[in-house]
Parts: sequence; structure tokens; C-alpha cells
Amino acid sequence: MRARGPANTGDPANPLRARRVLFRIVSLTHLRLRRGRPAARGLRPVLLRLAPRAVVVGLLFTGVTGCRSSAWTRLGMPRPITEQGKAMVTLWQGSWVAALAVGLVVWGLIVWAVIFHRKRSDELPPQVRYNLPIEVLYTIVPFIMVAVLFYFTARDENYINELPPRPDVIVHVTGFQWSWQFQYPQYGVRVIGHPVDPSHFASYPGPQLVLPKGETIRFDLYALDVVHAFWVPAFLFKRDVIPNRPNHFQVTTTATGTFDGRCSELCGLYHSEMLFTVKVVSPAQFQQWIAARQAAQRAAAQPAAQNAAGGAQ
Ligand SMILES: [Cu+2]
Repeated sequence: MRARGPANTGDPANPLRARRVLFRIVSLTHLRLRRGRPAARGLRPVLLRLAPRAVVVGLLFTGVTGCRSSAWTRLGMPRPITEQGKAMVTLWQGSWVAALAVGLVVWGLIVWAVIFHRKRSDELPPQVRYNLPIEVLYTIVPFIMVAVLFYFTARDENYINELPPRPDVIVHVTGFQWSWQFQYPQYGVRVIGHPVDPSHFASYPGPQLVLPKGETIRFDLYALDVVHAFWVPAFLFKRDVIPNRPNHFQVTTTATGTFDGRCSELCGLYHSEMLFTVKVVSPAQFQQWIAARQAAQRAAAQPAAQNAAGGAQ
């Protein structure tokens, strides 16, 4: 018979004492390690001492990272400004909930095995190899998990990739080394980013893409030279811009404001300078902006036309 050793002597210097304390904390109950002796003695003071420290550390962490409750609930995702982005956040949250549920089951089983199935003798415990019900369970449960994740992912991907036939606004986006051009073919309006000029990179935010709130916008993506990628983080979406292969996607905007945009495909020396901004305004402001752009383009075109006419005479 194996000797129980000094674990039961009650000696405070016993090295097993730390293990017993850890056991009490994990279980958070007044379990008794030895019959007749209150094992949880001393647990409450430890918890009372640690709890305020945990709260302070949590508050400090929240404060220094600038996190808000909504940032926590979005699990790190930016605040979406499109209906499609909201669907992506919901999918992201659901995936995390599913992963945490699986994690809790796994962690629970691990803790349960560690606490209640510690090695007590050299006798081999019952083995479950070739146990058909358990093998079937191991196969079916992961399959169900993957199938559920696949269903929701495919459903949301189909929704995000939808291209209804009559969007409210169409924008032709053209990427080139190293800026962007935005054209509004319904209105004959275009916004062209400056061609590469390293001396002005630091102060140039790039061209501005103006969009109306609450309307559907279809983006047609073109590239003049190499592969770029059109990325607006607040859309929670990016799509490649490929030469000779137009790409498309559509969003419905839900919030006004100015948001960053950038190229997310390494496209050359000044790839990092392919910046732009997205300004979402009310539909009335959007129409005003369109009218102003049209007037500015007409005014800019008149001298050129006069010069051409004068040169022909
Ligand atoms: Cu690029």
C-alpha cells in the first residue's frame, strides 16, 4: 500500500498545501479534501483580497485601451456603417459565441478530469478505445458544428454578394499606381486622386468618395495597371481590383460621417499612400454635392473648349 506521505500532516510548510489552495479556488466551493476538516478555510480572505485587484486591473486595461462597451460587444470589429457590415458583425459575434460554448465544454471537461480523476493508484483506468458510440459521437459532433458555421457563413455571404438590378447610385472605382478615381456615371461626375507625388504624401489624404446615407450603392471596380484592393474598414469589407476583370459589390449605407479607405493589396513602391476618404451625407446633401461638382466640371471644361476653338481658327 502506498504511503500517503506528509500531505495529511497539516504541516503549513508542506509543498502540497499550495495545490490544495489552488484546488479550493478552482472549485469555488467548500469542498473538503479530508473528511472532517473544512478545506475552504482561508479561501474567502484570498478571494476578498484578489477581487478588488482584479477590478482595478480590468478598469485600467479598459481605460488604457480606450475600449467602449460597444467595442467589446463587437469583439474588435469596427463600427459598421452598412447593412452588409452589420450582418458581418452578427456573424462574427455568433462565431465567437459558438467557439466559446465549445471552449467552455472542453475547459469544463479538462477541469473536471483534473479535479475528480486524478491518479490515485497505479491501476490502469477503464479504456474507451474502439468504443463505437463514443467514436460516432466524436465524428458527428464536429460535423454538426462545421455544418452550422457553414450554413450561416454561406447565408451571409450570399446576402453580401447580392447585386440587385437597380441600385440608387453607381460608382466606378478605378485603382492605379498610386491613387484612385471615383466616377458617378449617372451624373457625369468624377473625382480623381493626384498622381504619385512623394513630396506631398504626408499631407494628402487622397480623393474623397461621397455617398448618400440610406441608399444602395453599387461599386464597379477597375484597375489600370496592377492588382489593388478597395478597402473601407467601416464597411467591414474589401474586394480586389484586378486589371481586365471588373469586380462588383453593393452596400446600403446606414450612418453619416467621414471614414478612412485604403488599398489592401501590395501594389508597388507607394502602395501605402493609396489612401482615400469616404464621406456619407444625407441624400439632399449628396444631390447638392453632385450639382456643385457638375458646375465645377463645366466651368473647368469651358476654357479648354475655348482654347481648342481658338487654336482651330
Ligand atoms: Cu494598391
